[in-house]
Amino acid sequence: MLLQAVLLLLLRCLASTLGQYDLCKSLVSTDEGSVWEHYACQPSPVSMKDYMRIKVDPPGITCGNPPERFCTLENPYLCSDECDASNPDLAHPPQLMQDRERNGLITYWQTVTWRRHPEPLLANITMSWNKSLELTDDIQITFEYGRPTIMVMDKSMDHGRSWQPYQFYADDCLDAFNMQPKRVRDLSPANLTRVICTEQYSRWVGSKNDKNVKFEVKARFAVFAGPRLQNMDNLYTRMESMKGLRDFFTFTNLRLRLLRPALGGTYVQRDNLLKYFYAISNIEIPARCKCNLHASQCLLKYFYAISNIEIPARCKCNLHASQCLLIDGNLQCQCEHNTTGQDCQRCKKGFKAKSWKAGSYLPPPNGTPNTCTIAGSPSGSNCECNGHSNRCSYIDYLNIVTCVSCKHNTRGQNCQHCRLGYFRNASAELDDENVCIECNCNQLGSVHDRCNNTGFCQCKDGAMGAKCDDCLPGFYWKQGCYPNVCDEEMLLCQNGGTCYLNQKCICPPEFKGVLCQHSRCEAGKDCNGASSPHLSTATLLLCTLLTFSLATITHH
Ligand SMILES: *[C@@H]1O[C@H](CO)[C@@H](O)[C@H](O)[C@H]1NC(C)=O
Ligand SMILES: *[C@@H]1O[C@H](CO)[C@@H](O)[C@H](O)[C@H]1NC(C)=O
Ligand SMILES: *[C@@H]1O[C@H](CO)[C@@H](O)[C@H](O)[C@H]1NC(C)=O
Ligand SMILES: *[C@@H]1O[C@H](CO)[C@@H](O)[C@H](O)[C@H]1NC(C)=O
Ligand SMILES: *[C@@H]1O[C@H](CO)[C@@H](O)[C@H](O)[C@H]1NC(C)=O
Ligand SMILES: *[C@@H]1O[C@H](CO)[C@@H](O)[C@H](O)[C@H]1NC(C)=O
Ligand SMILES: [Ca+2]
Repeated sequence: MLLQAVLLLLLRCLASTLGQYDLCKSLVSTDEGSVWEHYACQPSPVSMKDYMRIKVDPPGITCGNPPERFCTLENPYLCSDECDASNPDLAHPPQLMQDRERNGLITYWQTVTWRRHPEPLLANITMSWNKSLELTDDIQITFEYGRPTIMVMDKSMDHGRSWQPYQFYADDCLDAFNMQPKRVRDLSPANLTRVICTEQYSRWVGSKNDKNVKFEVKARFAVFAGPRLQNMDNLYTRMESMKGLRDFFTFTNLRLRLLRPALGGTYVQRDNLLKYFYAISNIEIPARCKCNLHASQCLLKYFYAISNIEIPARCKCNLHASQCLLIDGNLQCQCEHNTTGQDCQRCKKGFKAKSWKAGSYLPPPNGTPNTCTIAGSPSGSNCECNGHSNRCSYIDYLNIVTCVSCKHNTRGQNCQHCRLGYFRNASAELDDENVCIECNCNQLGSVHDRCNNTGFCQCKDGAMGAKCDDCLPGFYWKQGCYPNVCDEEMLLCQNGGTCYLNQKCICPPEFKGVLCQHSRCEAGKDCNGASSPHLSTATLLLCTLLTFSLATITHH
């Protein structure tokens, strides 16, 4: 027991030297024996360039196909260098931005030159991880032959579906982006997450003096943690309390948009465009996997190209190493606290007694693990409420335990059904807060407010559409669907009448009826208000006959 305690103490000491939040759990001895204690935990930072997939755009931007010469800004008349994609010694493919350089040999990706001036020389570099990551130190991009005079760094937090600017870089921010130039050290706690334009990394200082462009993370941390980051507790406290602060450092993808190359501190010289191009030798991205404080390990899972069988992460060559048969690897949190998912963003099956929560940095130094707990009722019977309730009750006469007050529009013994008027969200897990979607049936068009499993409401006669808010052909909408009174095909308004919104014929004054089919001038009536007595058809006929007879008699 003593030995164990000493060992534990040792472990805890070791943990505190490793850094905060490195341990998810440890055995501690109490009067009742040893029990596990759980803590908020996170993986240690690593160099994420080893795990990134890199893509450059547009196609054909990489130099060497066909081979071409290039000059340098420092010595524009000595153009002896050549880029040739077919010669391994002279090729400059994108993966040289993420390789590990040996023996002091600098390797770099390089673009074609600005031969097409004045058309701008544009290039995008997209880096993807298929995993949420959190920056822990400065991003540093190393440019050979000079840093771009205009550049934007973008980030995505949703695997590239949407993007937002992260930082603007220009030698003249006002001119390039119409933004006031700022430095990170100008930022205060209140505007730390502001997206700024900086001129610090774009001005010409000679291509060898300062090759790096940074996205400053340490300086931002220092706003809360002090200049030497000695007060990390304060930073972690802010991470919990300040809206948007953690998200600011979170990303799944990054993109560099290179908009204008280094010019050597002067204007573009059209007589030698071969000295303008981009070249990047390294992109350093120190970050950790985002595991919502539920994991201290994040491992790379490799996949074989053909069989797609997972193999252990033993083969730790870089992703582009061709001798290693793999095509793909994904970082994955090794979730603790009975959580699961790529970012430990869910409770494991059977551990959904309450809703999932991220671990918390507070209170320091160990935080709160917010573990997922095994679904169990107060009486000890097993009752799973899928995270929609944490209360169960025993129903005597049915001899069952059932969840009470199911939330999120669920119902049922295990909160496993949707309430009437709601339907199951097919893309959500059963324990998701968004599992039930409101039917939203149109009150006038549908029989009731319930719908089937795909959200279709039951429509009244003449109504159609998932929500019954539309009418079948031959029907018009006026607080419900009604059969057309008139139209342009079968139910034509007659005698010059016009059909108004399929609802009624607007008849000329002398006609009436649903389709204006009746003349107003009927027997004995005074049409048009004319003074001459009106003769009905019968009278006319009689007159004609009389005239005819008269004529016949006269003739004989
Ligand atoms: C770079 O990405 C942006 C944003 O998607 C796009 O508008 C632009 O056309 C891309 N540029 C190149 C050179 O592919
Ligand atoms: C991304 O990661 C998820 C979860 O690890 C995996 O299921 C998916 O196949 C990955 N996608 C790609 C393109 O690697
Ligand atoms: C941030 O706030 C400080 C002080 O309130 C101010 O001086 C600075 O200009 C602000 N920075 C930005 C980028 O708005
Ligand atoms: C997770 O569940 C297992 C199995 O029931 C249990 O032994 C373990 O203590 C649980 N962990 C936490 C952090 O609750
Ligand atoms: C369905 O569930 C997914 C996953 O939680 C959620 O993103 C989506 O918004 C939900 N759909 C609706 C209509 O609520
Ligand atoms: C729901 O109703 C629509 C329209 O009647 C139908 O096409 C669909 O198959 C139904 N879905 C289910 C799951 O019953
Ligand atoms: Ca390199």
